[in-house]
Formats: sequence, C-alpha cells, structure tokens
Amino acid sequence: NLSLISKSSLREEELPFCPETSPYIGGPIRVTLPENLLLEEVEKKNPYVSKGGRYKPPDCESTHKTAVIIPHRGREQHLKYLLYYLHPFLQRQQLNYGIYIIHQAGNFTFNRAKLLNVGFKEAMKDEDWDCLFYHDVDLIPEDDRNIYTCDKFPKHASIAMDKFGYKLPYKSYFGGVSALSPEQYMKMNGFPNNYWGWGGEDDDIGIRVALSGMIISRPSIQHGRYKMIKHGHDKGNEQNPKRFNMLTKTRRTWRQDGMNSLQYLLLSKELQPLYTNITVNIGTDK
Ligand code: UDH
Ligand code: NGS
Repeated sequence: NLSLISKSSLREEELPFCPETSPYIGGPIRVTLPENLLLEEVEKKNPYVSKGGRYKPPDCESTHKTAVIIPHRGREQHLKYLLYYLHPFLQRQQLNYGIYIIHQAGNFTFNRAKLLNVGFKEAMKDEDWDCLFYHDVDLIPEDDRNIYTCDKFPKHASIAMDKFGYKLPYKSYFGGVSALSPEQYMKMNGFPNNYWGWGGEDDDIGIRVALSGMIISRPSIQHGRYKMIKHGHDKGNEQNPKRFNMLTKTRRTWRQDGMNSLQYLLLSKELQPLYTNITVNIGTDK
C-alpha cells in the first residue's frame, strides 16, 4: 500500500527532536531481583524494542545513538536481570539505542577487553553509533540521572558500586561500566587484546586514556550508582598472574596492541528479541 508507506516515512521525517532532558527520567531506582523472572516476561514488558534489541523513541527523534556492549559467557541469569532494568532505563532517557552481547565461544580463558574490541568493531558495522557503553553483565544502574551518552572525554560511569560502599575503590579505577565515543576509542587504539583471565585490563584501559592525551570523565557520585549482582569467580576467568608486569609496559604496548591488531573469528550474529548476540572465537593466550 503505497499511500501508507509514504505517509509513515513522512511522519518520521516530521518528528521533532527529543528535548535535551527527557521528561521521563526519574531519580533513584530501587533494584530488586525478582525470583523466577523469565526472559519472555522481559520481552512482554518491552513491546517497542525491535529485533536485535534496538529502540528509537516513538514520538521524537533522539539526538543520541548509543550502543551497549556486554562481554559474556555463562552468565544468563545476570543477563536477564540486566535486560529487565536496562531496556526501560534507556527508553526513559529517550535514546536511540542497541544492546549487543559479545559471547566468547569455547572454554579457553576469558578475555573481557578483547571481547569489547570485537563489540566495537561489530556494532560499528551496523550503525554509526556516537557512543558505546562497555558494560559488565552484573552491574545494574541505580539512578535514572546516570545518562547513557558520551562526554567530551572517556567516561567511567560505575563510580559508586554497592560492593565498594558506593565509592571508588581507588582513584584510577576504570572497571565495570565505561563509555567512549568512536573517536575517543580510536584515539587510544581501543582496548588491549592480551589480558587473558581476571584483572588489570580495566587499569590498562585507564592508562591508555592518559597516554593518548585524554582525561577520565565521571558522573556525580550520586548518579553513578550501581548494584552488583553477587557472584563468585567464574571458571575459565582465573586471576591473570601476568597482569602487574603487563601494566608496567602499557606505555610501550598501547600503540601496537589494540584495534589495529585485533583478530577474531565471527561465528554467528543473531538478532534476538532483546539483544544482538555476537558469538566469537577470540583464540587463546599464546
Ligand atoms: N564475564 C562473563 N563470563 C565469565 C567471566 C566474565 O560473562 O566467565 C563478563 C561479565 O560481563 C562480567 C565481566 O566479564 O561482569 C567481568 O567479570 P567478573 O564479573 O567476573 O569480574 P568482577 O571483578 O568479579 O566483577 C570477580 C569475582 C569476584 C568474586 C568475589 C567473591 N566474593
Ligand atoms: C584491581 C584490579 C582491577 C579490578 C579491581 C577491582 O586490583 O582489574 O581491582 O576488583 N587490578 C589488578 O589486578 C591489576 S574487584 O574488587 O571488583 O574484584 O577491577
């Protein structure tokens, strides 16, 4: 039906821009983890989310395009709770957004930072995102005013986590949730690919920010609050004994190791109802 098609495209062109501050944003969020929550219920609660976990405000044109990149393996329970909170949270902010799960295939040692590099590369093939949020699966934002857009400098968002008593554990901490524009990301050659196992990769990323001539931006301590879903160490993500030594060398390695040396094998890309699932073989430590 031609007249319908032209009508709907006209409507889209005529949408006004969304206001600078969304009228749907509230304050603190009381995070609880409902027992027996099903992914189907999360789908039902988010009827305006389209295939691959994409959303645009229906009544205005968003001025922000944000991709959320989540490194993942074997944390389906956490993922379910994160999606339950994150979709409505991002919709209240009137963002044009997409959620990507970067799933590490196989049982080799986990590599969070390399998965995030894959997420950047794959997400940018889909869309000209102007901001990418790098988001641990177990961190749920606790305040609506923690806006998921990028700042002038790389942003560390999870500055007040419950497990650290709602303050930074140390001054240069850059773990959990961070946000960079593609320009900021490329300026620091992305993230390191060589941190296999737990620890240090977030510190390396923080060091890269400084080495590439930028500074860390942070939300206010009242807004950057997160609840961490409690868990133990994962099998396959044992502490990386090399991390301290590697961190002394970042100054020498960051230009060679990062986006410009990233290699991986894309195994599948599925558009699930609530997220795009990218499954990848990232190899293993040599
Ligand atoms: N991740 C996975 N699967 C894994 C390992 C890590 O999905 O097997 C992802 C996930 O997004 C996670 C992130 O990588 O949020 C960071 O890993 P992590 O949550 O294991 O790291 P964190 O520092 O916790 O949060 C480490 C275990 C702390 C145990 C404390 C026991 N009291
Ligand atoms: C530091 C780690 C970071 C880690 C942070 C918080 O010591 O990777 O602790 O850890 N750096 C090194 O090991 C060099 S946590 O309390 O969440 O387990 O993110």
